[in-house]
Amino acid sequence: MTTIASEPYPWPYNGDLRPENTAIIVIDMQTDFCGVGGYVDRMGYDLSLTRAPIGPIQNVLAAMRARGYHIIHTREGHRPDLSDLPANKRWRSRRIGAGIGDDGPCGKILVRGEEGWNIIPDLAPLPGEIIIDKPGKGSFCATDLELILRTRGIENIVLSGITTDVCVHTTMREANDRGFECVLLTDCCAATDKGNHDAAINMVKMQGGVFGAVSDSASFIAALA
Ligand code: C5J
Repeated sequence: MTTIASEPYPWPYNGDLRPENTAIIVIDMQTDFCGVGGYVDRMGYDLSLTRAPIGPIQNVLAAMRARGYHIIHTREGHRPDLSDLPANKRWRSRRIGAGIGDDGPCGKILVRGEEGWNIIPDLAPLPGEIIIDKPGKGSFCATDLELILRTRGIENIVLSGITTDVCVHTTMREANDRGFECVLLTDCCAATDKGNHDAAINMVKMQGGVFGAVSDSASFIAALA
């Protein structure tokens, strides 16, 4: 039996926490979401918020890599021909001055292969780690993530990355509905608005853990050790 200190219950629910059945998903730690000139910067949001999880994620990755846990990264982005970019998503992003597919300081915004779409060097995937390219907010929509998780026998998912209220939450909800046991590490996530980050964390804890549990990097690393 191994569980971590978490709310509203010790995670995972069945105490079966092992490298073989557990993965971390590091969501969208790309220049577009936390780098100068990227999508979030163009929208005028405070980059210090979305950069705050970098250090805690590095600590968790080091602990998990050392013990052989599964490591998965995601990147939000669209095909260069924008054939997978819904018109309403593009329209909305243009309204706020950060048109997806339009030219920006880091290349075309949220487009695969462009500078802004890259995962930041501080959190670069290591050879052999899975990278999921997703066109939407959730990591399961239009990707092979579920197939990979099932094939590897992964049951427990540790959620990290940005943004707490959008891509992290959508992925957690999708995973929870598919029967995966999820924990969100609060200091390994961030939103473009602190109130939204806090609210997203509270939502997880309702109804006895409606989407899973929440913990933090120190508690998680302590449990692994
Ligand atoms: C957003 C994300 N916020 N990674 N994407 O558009 O949360």
